[in-house]
This record gives sequence, C-alpha cells and structure tokens, in this order.
Amino acid sequence: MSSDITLYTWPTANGIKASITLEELGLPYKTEPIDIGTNIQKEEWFLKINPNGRIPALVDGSQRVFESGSIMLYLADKYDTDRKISYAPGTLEYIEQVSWLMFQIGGIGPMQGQANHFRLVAGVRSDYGIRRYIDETKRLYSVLESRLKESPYLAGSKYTIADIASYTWVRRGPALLEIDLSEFPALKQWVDEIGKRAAVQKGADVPHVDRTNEQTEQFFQSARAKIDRMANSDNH
Ligand SMILES: N[C@@H](CCC(=O)N[C@@H](CS)C(=O)NCC(=O)O)C(=O)O
Repeated sequence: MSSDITLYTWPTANGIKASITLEELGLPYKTEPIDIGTNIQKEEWFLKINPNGRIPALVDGSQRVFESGSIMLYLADKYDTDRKISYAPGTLEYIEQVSWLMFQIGGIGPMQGQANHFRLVAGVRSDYGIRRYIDETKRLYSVLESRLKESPYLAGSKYTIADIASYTWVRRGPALLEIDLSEFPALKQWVDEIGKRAAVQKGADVPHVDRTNEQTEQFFQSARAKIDRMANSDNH
C-alpha cells in the first residue's frame, strides 16, 4: 500500500510513539522537526494540522491525524495489514489493545506529565503537587505491573501499539522522576525487552537531537535541583 506520510514531531514521550510505530511498520515517512521549545507548534499553519498546537501530528496525503493515540490507531488500522503490531478490529484482543492504549492516553500521559511539570519545570515548588502526581504515576505503574504479571504484553501474547504507548513514558520514569523500576519487576523486564527492539531505538531518536544520554540525565538533574532549592510554596 502506498503512503505519503509527513510526521511533525519532537523526541518526547508522545512524539516518539508515532515514530516508533512508523519504524515498526517499516513505512517510509518524512520528518518535520517541531522544536516545542520555540513554540512553532502554536503557529497558524501548524494549528491547521493539529488544532491543539502540540506534537505529534501527521499528514498522509489529504488526511491529517493528530493526538498520538489516534495516529497509532490510524497507522495500525490502515497499514498493519499483516498485524505485526496490532490486533484486527472486531477481535477480543483489539478491544483489549484499545483499552490499554486509552489507559495510557487518559492516565499515564496526563499524570506523569504533571509529575514531570511539578518535579522539573514549575516556576514554584509545590511538595503537594510533586507527591500527588508521582504517587499517582506509581499507582498507574502498579496497574501495568499487575497486568504484565499475567500477560507478556498489555493486549495479550503479542507486542502492540498499546505497549509502545506506555513504554515511551515508563522508560523515562527513572531519569525524570527517580522512580525505581525494581519496585515493579515485570514492568522493568518489559521495558528492558522493548528497549532492545531496533525499531524502538530508531524511532526514539526522531528527529535526532545532538545530546548524549549523559547530557540528557544531567539536564534532568539540574532541573530537579533548581526546584529543590526553592522554598515549598504550599499553604498549609
Ligand atoms: N494528548 C496529546 C498530548 C501531546 C503533548 O502534550 N505533546 C507535548 C510534547 S510530549 C507538546 O507538544 N508540548 C508542547 C506544548 O504543549 O506546547 C497526545 O497524546 O498527542
């Protein structure tokens, strides 16, 4: 099947869900780097592709697709005819796959996103905010842990887009939030295994940004240290 795909993205947890999916499917695509630090994603031309002004977004011929979850479903439904990383619509596993995908989109993404904000980015220090969102992130990880104790992958016996969606967030839990994944052994094993896939490694580097892992970790550490130096601003 032919495709004419342009992916507008940046190598963040949401961005790489789309590039990893494209790499897993072996689909050709063009990448338009959207450095979210410069706010190009709020420009008029980009809002026509994603009215929400965020990455990732994709254009395939005359079709625009925004929201990482809908991009993954679109690519799987249209191009994964061999069912390499998805289950076929109409099957029991398909609904399981969509359920775990929505669990990530509605749970881990927003909660871990807020945890990242309070722990690394906020202009004030809120111990309440940090605790609340890290605790909630860990609670969601424990839901994944329970599932992965009974099933090799989230939707069943096969690695699917549901795994990709949670993987991109969970892999960053330790470096960003100092979450110790050894508390979640099945989840840790799953993260380590998915991280070895060639398509995952390739897709996680789209677009390539010239920064080593050490520099990235150093950047996260300094951001946390900056928050730690502030006085807690919560009213008790
Ligand atoms: N629910 C959206 C969230 C997208 C999102 O929050 N993207 C972030 C990067 S991970 C972004 O574009 N941030 C820049 C901004 O908010 O302006 C999705 O899953 O695609």
